[in-house]
Amino acid sequence: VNLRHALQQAIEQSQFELHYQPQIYGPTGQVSGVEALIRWYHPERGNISPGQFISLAEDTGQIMPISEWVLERACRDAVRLNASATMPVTMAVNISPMQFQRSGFLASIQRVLKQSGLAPELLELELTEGVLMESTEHAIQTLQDLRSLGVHIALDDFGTGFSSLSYLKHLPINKLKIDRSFVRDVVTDPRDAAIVDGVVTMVAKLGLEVLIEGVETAEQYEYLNARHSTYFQGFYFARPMSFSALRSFLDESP
Ligand code: G
Ligand code: G
Ligand code: MN
Ligand code: NA
Repeated sequence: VNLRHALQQAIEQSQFELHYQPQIYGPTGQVSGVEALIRWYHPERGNISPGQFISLAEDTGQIMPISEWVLERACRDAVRLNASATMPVTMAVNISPMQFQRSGFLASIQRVLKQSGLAPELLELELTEGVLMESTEHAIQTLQDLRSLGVHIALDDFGTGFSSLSYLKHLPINKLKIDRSFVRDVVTDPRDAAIVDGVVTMVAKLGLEVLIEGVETAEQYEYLNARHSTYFQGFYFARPMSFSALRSFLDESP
């Protein structure tokens, strides 16, 4: 199939949209931020999930214009959200490995921040372990430059890759997102509970923030919130939603 051609049309015809999933700070129950998630509505094929097209877009190089669009839209929406919010709302954006490694990445972040007027502290870039595994000089330098700008870095899907603890010690990371695979059975499986407890304790001692992903039930939330002062995200609180739905959600939040 010519997904490549379809992607080209999607770029030209603005078939992409961003949805936003709220992130909650456990101790206050307030929305502290949102994660931007790309959605593609194809006129004939309907919704095509990012899992189906992001890696292809990386192979063809089309990830570059797509991710530029994502960054611009996310930052502009973050400015609009924060203009009316009573509490600051951070904007988390997923960054693909290829996007991060490209030489113009830092410059594109600077440009998008300047054009949108978003405070750098309100932008959080989600990187996966794979990106940091290849801790080349260039990657480390880019992370340090991002930190100097004031932009925050979150390590996504923590615990699923070939986790190395050494980069927690060496790299300027602000937050760690514990993968949802540890949350699914956390209430009934003491091994999952042990992993979550251990990671949260260690990461807190390192002075980093923790977000627990994939909370789907009240039971999971109550169990985890009773034990840990962390951020949370998951279908229990809210599914990813359109910008206008997000505005209503924030209006009705504590
Ligand atoms: O939202 P959903 O569960 O369909 O996301 C599937 C995968 O696609 C996740 O791993 C998510 O991080 C990734 N993803 C969603 N939006 C973006 C995006 O804007 N850029 C990149 N690089 N990945 C994204
Ligand atoms: O890889 P990443 O963590 O960026 O993937 C984000 C994706 O995870 C989002 O697209 C979102 O749809 C999905 N997601 C968010 N919360 C939940 C949840 O509670 N359960 C499940 N199964 N998926 C979730
Ligand atoms: Mn993510
Ligand atoms: Na994740």
